[in-house]
Amino acid sequence: MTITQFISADEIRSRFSRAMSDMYREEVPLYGTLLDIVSEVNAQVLKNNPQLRESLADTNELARLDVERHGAIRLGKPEELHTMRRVFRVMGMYPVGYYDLSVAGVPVHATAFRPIDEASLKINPFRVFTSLLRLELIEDASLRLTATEILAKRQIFSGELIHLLAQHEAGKGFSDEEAERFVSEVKEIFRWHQEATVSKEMYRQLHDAHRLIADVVCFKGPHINHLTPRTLDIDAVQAQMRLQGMDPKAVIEGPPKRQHPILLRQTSFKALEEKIMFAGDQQGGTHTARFGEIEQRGVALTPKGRALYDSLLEQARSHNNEGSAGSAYGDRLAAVFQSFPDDLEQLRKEQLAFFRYEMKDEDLFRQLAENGETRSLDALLAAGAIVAEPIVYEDFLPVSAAGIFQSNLGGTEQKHYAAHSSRARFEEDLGVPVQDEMKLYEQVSQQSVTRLFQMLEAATANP
Ligand code: OOG
Ligand code: NI
Repeated sequence: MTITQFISADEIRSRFSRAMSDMYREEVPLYGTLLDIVSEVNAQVLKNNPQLRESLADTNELARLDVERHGAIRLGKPEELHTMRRVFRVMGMYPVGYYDLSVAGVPVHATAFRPIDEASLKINPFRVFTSLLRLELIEDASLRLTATEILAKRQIFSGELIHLLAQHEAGKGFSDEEAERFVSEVKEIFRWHQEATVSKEMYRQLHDAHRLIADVVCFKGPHINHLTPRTLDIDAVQAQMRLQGMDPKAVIEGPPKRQHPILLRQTSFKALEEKIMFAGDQQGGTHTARFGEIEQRGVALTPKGRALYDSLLEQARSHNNEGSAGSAYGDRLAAVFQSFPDDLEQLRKEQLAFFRYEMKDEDLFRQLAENGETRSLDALLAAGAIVAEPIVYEDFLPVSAAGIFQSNLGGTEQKHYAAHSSRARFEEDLGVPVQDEMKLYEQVSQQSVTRLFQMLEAATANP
């Protein structure tokens, strides 16, 4: 009897992110150029900073430094979101967080499908920012109906994929060959199709309602619209993009440059104008949707830290009602963020950021255990028995995401939606509630403390 080795969710996710990278590099050659810049800058940073190189090597980060950290798709209808959730689950990716972009003039709401436990994040943290179009925000009733009908006709999942999905959900894992087929079928969902499924006139109408509506409704499927590798120096990559004439967006989204990075900084080269064909038309036209992005992540903030971040960002953006426009934005942002402590111990003590506690000196730890001082993390830290390591932020930022959307939709038009966020509706479509990211970070932190004290109990039990 032969025993089939099932392929793990982490491995399937890794294969998937690799497949997406290969496909996107082929589809958007400029993205390949961006990857080259990222890897040159990363190499330079490592050369200048041997200490960083060592710490990345210690945590096995070096080998996969330049690989993609996230991508984004835009879905058209509830059933697509529901099935996508099942697809991502096979790859160990679960919906975390709810992002309402309508407040920023983008008619979608979204979640991020990502790995949630520490071990999986470490193997491969690849996530997909997944938006669902909110058709109810199309004002013109007849256009709304037409869009709904166009979407109703499309089927983005192949029969083969649905079959494999059912097999997996019945508790039968995937063999190597099945995992390959699964990844390949999933990749196909996100492939770019130059042929719009609608006439030129219909495209124009939907485009006039909102560029994003045309992007979602007029194509055969939800093409991947960007992938995002990790850079060790986002300012350097931004400068390089400019030097090489890649048309980066005007500002880096998120917090300013700091000694100790917090949350997430991201920027992109702007979406390319690409040739498309319309149904029943020989001439064709152009469509602007696909781009390349980079990200640099820092420590996850507690609700208190996040509130401070949000208020400082708002302060920088509300100046003269300019948002992030205007040449002084960078300076203003840096000035305002002076009030955000840039010292790890202070961030920890003031409970602004999440930390994980690791053993540093076990002998010392045991000694302190005998003195009965060990219940205090502060005392253990001060004595050098343990260390506190920042927990990396694994999610997205709504204001940044809106900025990324906007600079990649071409045009300068600003729509305003009076919509209220509808998380309940999103979760109903999804089929499950989204997970609360704060709880996940809290858990990681708590678990690290539990691990330490379990060691302590073992130490006291057998001195
Ligand atoms: C998604 C934009 C959001 C990010 O990194 O914040 C995003 C989109 O344009 O579909 O990917
Ligand atoms: Ni992105």
